[in-house]
Amino acid sequence: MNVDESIHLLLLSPQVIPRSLFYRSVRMPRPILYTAEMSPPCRAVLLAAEAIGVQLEKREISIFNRDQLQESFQKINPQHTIPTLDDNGHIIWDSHAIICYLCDKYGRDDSLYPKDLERRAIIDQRLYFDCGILFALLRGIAFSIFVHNQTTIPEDKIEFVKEGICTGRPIP
Ligand SMILES: N[C@@H](CCC(=O)N[C@@H](CS)C(=O)NCC(=O)O)C(=O)O
Repeated sequence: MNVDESIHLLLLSPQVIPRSLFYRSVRMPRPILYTAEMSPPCRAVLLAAEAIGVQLEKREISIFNRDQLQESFQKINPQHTIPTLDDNGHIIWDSHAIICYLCDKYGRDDSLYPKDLERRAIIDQRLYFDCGILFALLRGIAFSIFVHNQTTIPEDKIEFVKEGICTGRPIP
């Protein structure tokens, strides 16, 4: 068996050596995460990476300095959102997609993102709910506080959040 074949075999056999350890042991470059501490989706990725046991190289992006709008970053992610992952040249953005990818690629087992279709579908539903409804509603509130310096949350925004949680429907 040549080196390539044995590496392939190890990759296909997570029970022999966890992938997270394997990638570390063969000195694969760490996946790079463009991130900011104040960003909830970035922190979600960092929490997931910690739980998975994969080490990420963090590259700080300051949203207040508008780093994300620099040409160099827009070449990586034309939608200029963080978190953005660069895994050996493979670029992924959106925290939900990144988390699922990290689980599938580096997870010791499938406990965080099960292969079983029914169990996975429940997790997908929660992820899509966050992605399509919850984050958008809460972002509207956070934006008015952090960017427009508002000190109170308008009643209609609170009602939208309640409605979104109860019905799973986005902002009208
Ligand atoms: N659905 C996306 C949302 C990402 C997002 O909106 N990130 C914000 C920071 S929390 C951002 O990058 N804002 C800067 C911009 O859009 O230019 C995810 O989950 O990753």
